[in-house]
Amino acid sequence: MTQTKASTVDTVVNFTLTGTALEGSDYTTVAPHTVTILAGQMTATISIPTQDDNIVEPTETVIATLTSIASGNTNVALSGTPANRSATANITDNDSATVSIAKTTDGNETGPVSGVFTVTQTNVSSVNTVVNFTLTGTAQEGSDYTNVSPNKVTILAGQTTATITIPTLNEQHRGSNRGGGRDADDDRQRQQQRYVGRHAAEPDGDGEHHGQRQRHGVELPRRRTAMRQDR
Ligand SMILES: [Ca+2]
Ligand SMILES: [Ca+2]
Ligand SMILES: [Ca+2]
Repeated sequence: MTQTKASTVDTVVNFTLTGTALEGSDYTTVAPHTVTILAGQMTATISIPTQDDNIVEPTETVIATLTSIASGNTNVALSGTPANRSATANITDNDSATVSIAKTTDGNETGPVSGVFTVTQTNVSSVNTVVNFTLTGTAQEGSDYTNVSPNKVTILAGQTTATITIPTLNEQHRGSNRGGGRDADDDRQRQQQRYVGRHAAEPDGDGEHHGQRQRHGVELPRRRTAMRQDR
């Protein structure tokens, strides 16, 4: 802070601190918010004691604005130019973080138990971290586990972890006679065949049976219907 000419008495000036940096966390509280240009001098300084935290942040600003003269010679006034009554200092961050993933819980069809992954950030951030991910492996999304959408996970500002839950689908209705060659593509084909068989069975000239099937919602194999017709 500069005064154009020295005064015979101290000039005490009030100021405010604004900007994106927070007083008390990004820098030590400055109290009181006054600065004194001593009699016979023309400058004084306002120090902003930066605090070194562990938060990943953008470069932040501290804006010091002179608001009024608390005491001094009546011929000393604040500059009439607003731009000269405030100044901005940046606080550069020195933190960084990396994100990793680990399994927390295995899924199980008995239960069923959802699979859980935990995504961890080495330091908190001042903003949300949104991470894209893919799901691969032998389990099929949509048949072995419910579709996970969107494939994004958010570590909230101020936190270091988030979880990805994989809702296991219980496949017990597909029978236990699939043997060792368990293949989700086969499963899908079987499902499709069942669906097609259910709906393609109609144009057989047997509207009564079809209507009956529909009313009761029972899935009859086409073969049995044909046998019935043969009688
Ligand atoms: Ca900070
Ligand atoms: Ca730091
Ligand atoms: Ca920091």
